[in-house]
Amino acid sequence: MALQAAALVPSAFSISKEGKASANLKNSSLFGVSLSDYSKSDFGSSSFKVKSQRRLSNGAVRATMVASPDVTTNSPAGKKTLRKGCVIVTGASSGLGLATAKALSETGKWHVIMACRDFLKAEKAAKSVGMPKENYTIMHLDLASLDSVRQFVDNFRRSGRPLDVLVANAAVYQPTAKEPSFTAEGFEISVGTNHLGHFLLSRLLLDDLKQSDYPSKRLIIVGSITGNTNTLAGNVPPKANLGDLRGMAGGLNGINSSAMIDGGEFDGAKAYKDSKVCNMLTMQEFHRRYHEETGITFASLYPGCIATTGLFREHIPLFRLLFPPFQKYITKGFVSETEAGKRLAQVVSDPSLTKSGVYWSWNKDSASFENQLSEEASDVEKARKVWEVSEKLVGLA
Ligand code: NDP
Ligand code: PMR
Repeated sequence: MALQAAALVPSAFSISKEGKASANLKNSSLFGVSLSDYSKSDFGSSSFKVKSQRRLSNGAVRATMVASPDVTTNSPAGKKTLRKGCVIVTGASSGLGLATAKALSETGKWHVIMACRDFLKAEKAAKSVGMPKENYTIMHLDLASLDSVRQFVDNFRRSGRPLDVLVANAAVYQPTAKEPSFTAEGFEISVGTNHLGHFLLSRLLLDDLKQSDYPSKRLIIVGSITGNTNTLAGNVPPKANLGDLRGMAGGLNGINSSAMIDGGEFDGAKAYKDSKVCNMLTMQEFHRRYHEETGITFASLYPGCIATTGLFREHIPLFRLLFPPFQKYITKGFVSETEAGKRLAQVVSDPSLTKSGVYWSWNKDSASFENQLSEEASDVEKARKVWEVSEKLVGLA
């Protein structure tokens, strides 16, 4: 059966006031591809110590007492238990981030820092899914502002908590935008938020991860199949392609350079996919630069197609209606938010997933495996260039 994607959603074709039928290609990116083309193809009994001393205005020095637990603590029964791990999850106010925060907090073994741009939304979300309140803290983070990223890092450090795992999960996707929008520093918003905001956050928090005495320290950056052109999903136009990074080197500001990494015309869907390629390249560059020296596990993942999340909030209503059944019954790539949350929680805490430099995926029986990245998403030279240009853009070089 040659199933044309267009047949799934006939209203990709709109009738204008003048009565002319036209295909709104931008709003109907679902239909760019014929499926037939591809049918071949706790701090329990923690010890406390003085973390810092602060000189007060009267000249006195105040010591800040912080929980700095031993990794193992003695329980009353005399059994050694692992202290609670502390994990930061960005974008934990909805979708995958929320499901992961819930899964981890429910184990009682993790304290989740929900790093979110909308404090109230995050609080309501945490309550609505029944997260035990002693197991999470919400802290403000707007990844579309580098000042906010730096402020978040300061606030986190002031909390006195150790950092054991960082999960760079938040993202925006603007598939129907006709014009680019920009972060506080003037970077195109998808790459600015999904990649550059996380790049700065991860670089700053690397020191905190290094200091953790937790048995397995991890930095996880959420990737996606759609940035990988070695897959069917990654071949749905517009395809990810960073080109020679000329737009990124120019600052992605749409004024004296293109808003797109490759220097091309703005396309919101492509900008998202490009940002995911940057996420996956960044994870590998971290691995090459820091794994041996620090023992930190750097990983990325594709959790499955979580077609019901807020990621698609800016897509046309018809897409949002048909995308979940399309993924459930046709591609069979669909995964629920709960299941995807368990998968990411596994990458955070499973003792068997400590290998660094890996892009995790799951098969149809929900078993994890090391997946192959596309040529571009595993290009060592490109990863180095993205790292270097990103360092300049976020003010680290
Ligand atoms: P959601 O839209 O549900 O979640 C995205 C989260 O990112 C929200 O909490 C959102 O906050 C937050 N966010 C957006 N912008 C910012 C910002 N400037 N600062 C801080 N937080 C921000 O989408 P998903 O759960 O689907 O996406 C989570 C991750 O999963 C993303 O990295 C995405 O690329 C990836 N992914 C998703 C797939 C899917 O099928 N859905 C498939 C593959 C990967 P707010 O609630 O305030 O809007
Ligand atoms: Mg895709 C096995 C096939 C497969 C999978 C696993 C996905 C995942 N998609 C597949 C196939 C197809 N998609 C095909 C054949 C089409 C053409 C009809 C198609 C279309 C499509 C669109 C328009 N798919 C999409 C969109 C989006 O707007 C989503 C996107 O690209 O967001 C960036 C999307 C996705 N498909 C996926 C996944 C996981 C997404 C969303 C999210 C992401 O990468 O984060």
